[in-house]
Amino acid sequence: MEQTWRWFGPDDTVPLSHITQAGATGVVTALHEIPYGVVWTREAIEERKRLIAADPSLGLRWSVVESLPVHERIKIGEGDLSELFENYRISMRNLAAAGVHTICYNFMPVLDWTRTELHHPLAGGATSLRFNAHEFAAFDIFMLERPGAAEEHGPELTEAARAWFATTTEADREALLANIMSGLPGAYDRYDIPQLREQLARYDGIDRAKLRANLVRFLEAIIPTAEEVGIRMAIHPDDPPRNLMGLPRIVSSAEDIAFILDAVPSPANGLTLCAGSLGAGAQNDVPAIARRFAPKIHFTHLRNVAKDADGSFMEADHLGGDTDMVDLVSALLEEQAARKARGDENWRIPMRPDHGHELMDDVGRGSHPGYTAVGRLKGLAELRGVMHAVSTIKGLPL
Ligand code: DNO
Repeated sequence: MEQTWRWFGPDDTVPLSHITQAGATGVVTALHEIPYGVVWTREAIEERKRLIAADPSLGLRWSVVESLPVHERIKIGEGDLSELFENYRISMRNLAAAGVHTICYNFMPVLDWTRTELHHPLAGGATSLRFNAHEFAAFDIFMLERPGAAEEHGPELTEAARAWFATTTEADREALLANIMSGLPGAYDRYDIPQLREQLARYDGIDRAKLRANLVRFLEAIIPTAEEVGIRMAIHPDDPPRNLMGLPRIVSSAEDIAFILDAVPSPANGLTLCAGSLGAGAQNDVPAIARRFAPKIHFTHLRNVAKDADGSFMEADHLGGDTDMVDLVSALLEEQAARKARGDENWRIPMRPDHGHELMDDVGRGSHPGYTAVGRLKGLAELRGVMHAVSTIKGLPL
């Protein structure tokens, strides 16, 4: 597998040199500064590519785009979308011309990944990201005051939410809002409660079927261009894989993935196998999903979560948690071997350690939530060990 590492660009607190020290060779990045829906020009792409390769001794290349974001209007299906589709296609062409052929994107309405705690304490002073179902329910029912929210969460969670909410201060509530907003698209936008309500209102009348139809419309508009220029599109699953705040989520299960891949059948229409996102859903057996959709996996995020019965989960050690990482890595290495045997020159699947804990010198460094240096270094080192062991024992190419 190609070992990669997410880098948020020149402002990232983890510099390129540390990516090399961590042992990765591929960089996963995006032009985060460009607003959604605006073309990524050849010049801007080349400039970022130059930056990544500026010090040849680091041995880095830009291997995956994460993400080329899909404008909210496309998800909503709002108005004339021809210009937005065309801009997306131009960006794809420009990326392909620069030799960047794998694009990760998502189709989550309004919110991207969602957590309630960004610094859940672990032994020895480390911290982890966490999703507490009762805190999320408290946000939804008592802060957002979304009609119907209590019914959706059910009596037990609503009670737990009420009890928790009764103990909170204004500062706790603000912190919860900030944590939930941390995963917003672009990672830089933030909404307050009235703005969030406005964003949610844009989805009135958009149910699962409609959102699916809007995704299919998007894929029909861009997949022919991907095929033409050799781009592999890799949709990222919903994180967590369930409806949130009344918004439908349509990339949450094996059935969802099958629908998307079948709706627009093409080698270019593929998947980011995000083990942590899928693994947060009780419905998902991640190694089985990897085996079922193996030929369509264009990129993978390896991370693990430990789930609780009420829908809460914590980001565990990369080899801890509920997903059998050895089995998952085996599935991915088997797929690589099949690609290699077929003569596919892109047989290596790019993988990156997803979210790390905040460990040691990470504490206080202000990295993007989950994107710490030491925590991800540990995750990558553990995963690399598994990859080597599985490859050796099963005789599969690395
Ligand atoms: C979170 C990430 C996601 C991912 C996007 C892809 O850490 O995995 O934000 O980048 O959903 O479009």
